[in-house]
Amino acid sequence: MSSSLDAYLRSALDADEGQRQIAEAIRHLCTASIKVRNTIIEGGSGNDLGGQRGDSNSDGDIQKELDVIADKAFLQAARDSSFAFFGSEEQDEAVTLSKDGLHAIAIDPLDGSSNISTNVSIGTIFSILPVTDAHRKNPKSVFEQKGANQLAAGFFTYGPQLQLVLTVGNGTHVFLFSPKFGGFVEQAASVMVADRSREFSANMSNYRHWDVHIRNYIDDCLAGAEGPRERDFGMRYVGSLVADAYRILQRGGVFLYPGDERKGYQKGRLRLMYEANPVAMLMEQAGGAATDGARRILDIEPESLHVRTPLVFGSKREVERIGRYMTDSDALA
Ligand code: P6P
Repeated sequence: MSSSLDAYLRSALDADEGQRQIAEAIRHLCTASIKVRNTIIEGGSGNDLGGQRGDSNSDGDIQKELDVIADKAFLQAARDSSFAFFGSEEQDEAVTLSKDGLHAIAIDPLDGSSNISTNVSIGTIFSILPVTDAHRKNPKSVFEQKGANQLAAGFFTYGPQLQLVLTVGNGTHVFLFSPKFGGFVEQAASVMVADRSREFSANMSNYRHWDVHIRNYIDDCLAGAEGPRERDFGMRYVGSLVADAYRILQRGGVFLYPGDERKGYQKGRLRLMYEANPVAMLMEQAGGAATDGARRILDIEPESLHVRTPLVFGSKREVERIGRYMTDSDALA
């Protein structure tokens, strides 16, 4: 049954066979997301979806039941989509699916799985990249492409509603799954991130570990109207990247997951290829910005599929302001 997402994909991705393949892939990803949604709603037919499976993923996190279900669903979608390569947070090595596919997908099949047992919104985050003959000769290089090469990016949110936030390079668009309609219908076209914001989003329990420049930025927000910012700030932090990102798309704000001094956290917690890059493309396509505090996320050259990066994104003026704090040499005084 055609839906307004189908109509959008036909209009936005019909210039050549490559684009049509991306459109088809997005349809298959939607089908997988509906399977995951149904599993969540039905409570995993008695399995404890938030229960641990015992294996661990590339993040070192113990896999939850739903992590594995989602990874299988999206791997099948990738096979159905004629992708050449499938790079998943849930698998140490990328999977080669076909020798002549034009695209690859980097994916976090179930982001935020620690939130499953608390009924907080969770999501799937994906990035679609080009595959050239050079990549086919050296498959490892396909997931060493910088985010500026992305052809499409998006995330599904499994919350009160199943939602798709998508960009194929011409703006950021929001679609909602309609069970009555049996497909995704457009909820908002070309959303724009508010340029300014009075709201920051960070896990403040890590404050003492952050770089002094980041602490100075947060201190000035907390100082409110009496401080150098001369206005009060609010704070919202869900601890689920898709939920925090969608709120920022809706009402502005700035998200920070900085690197810190702890071993293993110097590059922060979030992954470049299948968390930071897709969110960065969505934010930039919505007039926002995304950096590692200083450098544009989409310009970062990845060393490997699972590399981490510090991540700051949201209202462009705030992201740029944080960049100025990062270069403030007086901060060390
Ligand atoms: P912390 C969820 O586990 C996740 O990968 C992202 O969705 C989220 O932004 C981040 O980790 C939360 O991390 O350390 O604040 O729990």
